[in-house]
Amino acid sequence: MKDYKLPSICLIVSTREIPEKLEMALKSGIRWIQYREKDLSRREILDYAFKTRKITKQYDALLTINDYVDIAIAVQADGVHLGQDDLPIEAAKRIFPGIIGISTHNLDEAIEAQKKGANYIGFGPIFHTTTKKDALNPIGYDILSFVCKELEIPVLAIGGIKKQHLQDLKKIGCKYLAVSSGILSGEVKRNVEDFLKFFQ
Ligand code: TZP
Ligand code: MG
Repeated sequence: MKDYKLPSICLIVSTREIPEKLEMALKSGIRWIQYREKDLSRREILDYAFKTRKITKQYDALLTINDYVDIAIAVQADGVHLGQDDLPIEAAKRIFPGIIGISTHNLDEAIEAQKKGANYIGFGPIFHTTTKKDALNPIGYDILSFVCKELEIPVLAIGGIKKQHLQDLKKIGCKYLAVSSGILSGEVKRNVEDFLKFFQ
């Protein structure tokens, strides 16, 4: 399996952050963007994915697309992020040559994802989140810490992660984060700088 060097922070943006907040986050040092849009048509998502590809290229940042392998291929994204109900990893691998990540919510799903050849997993929600409408109950630190130690592939803690959690997350062995509101609410530049102090 190809080994990708992934940045420590994946910033999840939706369409409303394109282009202003997206550009500010990139200018401030973010080097991995996931474009995640649940409320627009495929055609509109394709257009915004193209825009996001263009902008991320200017900053030499990775781009992964949530849910849509075909759109990831069409815009030449670096990766695709799958959910448990999306195209299975084995099928995605057959048609997509880049980074494949998947959302997981417990140890079994995490181990299964690694076995199937995922390049990274999202693991969560660690805390309460309003960004994902159908988010499960928060998992907390203990299982996250175990999964981070158990798996060889990068484990991205996700769900409600804010500045005040960063020190503890580092302490329990977490090396990667996927974040949305913790960076995009309020002053983006300041938030990115604070996150990068802990997760560079
Ligand atoms: N999957 C699990 S929690 C979540 C997703 C997409 C939302 C992450 O956003 P936030 O604002 O950092 O909680
Ligand atoms: Mg999905």
